[in-house]
Amino acid sequence: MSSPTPQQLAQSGSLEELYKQLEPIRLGAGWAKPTPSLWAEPKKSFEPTVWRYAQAKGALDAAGRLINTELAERRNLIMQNPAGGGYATSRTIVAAYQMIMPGEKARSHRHTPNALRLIIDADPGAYTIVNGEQLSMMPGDVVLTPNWCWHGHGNDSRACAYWLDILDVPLVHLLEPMFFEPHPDEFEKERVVANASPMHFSWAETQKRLAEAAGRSNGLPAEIALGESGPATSALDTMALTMIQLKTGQATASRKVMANSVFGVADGSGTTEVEGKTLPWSRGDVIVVPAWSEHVHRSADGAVLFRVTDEPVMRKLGFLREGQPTH
Ligand code: 1HN
Repeated sequence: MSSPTPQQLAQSGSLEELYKQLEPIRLGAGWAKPTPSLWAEPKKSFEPTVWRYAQAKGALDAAGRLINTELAERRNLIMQNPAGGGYATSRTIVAAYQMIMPGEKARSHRHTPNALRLIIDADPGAYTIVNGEQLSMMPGDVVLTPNWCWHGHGNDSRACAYWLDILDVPLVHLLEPMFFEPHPDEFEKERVVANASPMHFSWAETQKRLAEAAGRSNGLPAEIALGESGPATSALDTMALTMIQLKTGQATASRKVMANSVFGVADGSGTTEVEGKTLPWSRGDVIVVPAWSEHVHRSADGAVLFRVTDEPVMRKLGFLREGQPTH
């Protein structure tokens, strides 16, 4: 149908006729609610899920035989939410397992998505370079790569190094400010720093701070922020990072929060009960808890969970809410 004239539109004799005339000019009658635009509370879209490190490690070992860092700028496995959508682990955050073999170097690049990693298995000699500074990657360490920082990886040890990458790529896809640049020299000239970088959080320091926090937590699981000014912020604009310690037999308080969370198991084992599902996990596994999903973590034998959430985005935009748990 060709474009109706203003007169033809003004003279529509029935709603049906009006709707037909609106189609070619791409106007929709808001009152007819063809697709709902508002609803009472967040709909469930992404599913709570767990990914197993043991499986990912096997697959990465196969990839180690089958693909090198010449071909693969990063040898990684993306955790795809079973609810679909292809790329994302949650609405705003993607998680991936990555492996680098002895003697390999992964080329440097930079991008607008913020990135960080939790190291799972590595020997001394595995490192990340952030803006030219070499930061060591040892199990339990966390390394940040904020928006537009150059970063690459290397491994001078004799063992494969495995870690968990967490990025806000799906948020960047949604808002569309994606910029990416390979390093002009492929590899950065690196300086070794004594890990005294605000981009590096060592496992030893995390354990020390958790032990101190546990002394003040009245028997509840201790939680500490990795970042300068509390759980609200970190060196990253879009994600807040905390470590949660579950001592033997401890459980977290039930929470239902309008923020997406990805949990990496830094140590130990336990279960997460989320929206009626029980997800068991152990070291290196990853659990995604989508926004507005009530959840509790439990550990019989003790554990440390690394939590990454988009709370800073939700808070900044005025969308952060904490629901009333039902139990
Ligand atoms: C990325 O740049 C890295 O630099 C790891 O190590 C994982 C997943 C998606 C998109 C970019 C890295 C990534 C990634």
